[in-house]
Amino acid sequence: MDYNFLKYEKQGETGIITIDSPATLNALNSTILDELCDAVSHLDSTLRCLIITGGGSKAFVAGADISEMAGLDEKAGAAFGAKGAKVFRTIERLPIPVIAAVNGYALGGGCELAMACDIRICSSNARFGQPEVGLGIIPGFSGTYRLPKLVGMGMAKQLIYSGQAIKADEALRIGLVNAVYEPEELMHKALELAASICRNAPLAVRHAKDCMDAEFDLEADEAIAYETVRFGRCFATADQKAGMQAFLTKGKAVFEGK
Ligand code: CO8
Repeated sequence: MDYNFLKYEKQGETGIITIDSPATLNALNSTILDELCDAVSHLDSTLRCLIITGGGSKAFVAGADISEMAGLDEKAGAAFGAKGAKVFRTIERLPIPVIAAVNGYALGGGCELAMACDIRICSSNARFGQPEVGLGIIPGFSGTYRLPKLVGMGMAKQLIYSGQAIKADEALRIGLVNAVYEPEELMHKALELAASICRNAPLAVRHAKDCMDAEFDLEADEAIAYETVRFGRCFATADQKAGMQAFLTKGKAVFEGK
């Protein structure tokens, strides 16, 4: 994959997408959103995990590109919001787990991108926030939808109404990130976490992701029934046989994703 503002590499079964426009703190303009959409829509089917991070040492993504948004009218604003929302939904709906390695500012659309990922870990210099209302707009890349789900309605309302940024330790305290590391350790820790995911049966991991995402908005009986069907499907896989046989014979399973 060859892009102007993204780098893509693969380490083992983990893909790494770096949003790489450090001069503007990786702010998301239409070109970057198009490139990101293309990249996540054409991922290698052998991947078992994806990491998304930012280029440079200051920012994950400092938001949507304010210079591009400044002159938009209502129709173009809605179209820009829809473009970002579509890309982030594509990321959220990837069948494999996605880790956001947040290496600095994750503001506005940057925080919203991180929230579209399954797991967020960050560096100690990370800053999270939804400053949009200070610019006369709202978090328009699905932030009003995802932030309350992650941190609860009360905290989401405080963050969005105040527009105030929070530091990494506060993001950890409210559950917006799962762990905080020193900046030089972050990618290593992200890859270590990805490797621990890749060691497991890939179809089971995919079913687990699908279940958690689909069941979140379902009523209890419907959610439990949804899970039961996928649980049964696991028993149709060679990986389930390999995993359980390995346990019983004290061996090590090799999972082929079949
Ligand atoms: N858009 C465009 N350019 C940006 C952005 C951005 N979001 N963030 C930083 N930049 C640019 C700066 O303009 C600057 O460019 P230049 O060197 O040409 O002046 C360069 O990046 C470096 O930035 P700073 O000099 O400002 O760096 P500092 O270290 O002084 O400050 C900050 C870093 C605090 C991150 C600061 O840059 C900042 O406040 N940035 C804006 C943060 C922000 O408000 N983000 C939210 C944007 S709105 C949004 O994301 C909406 C998402 C939903 C869209 C819905 C569409 C309808």
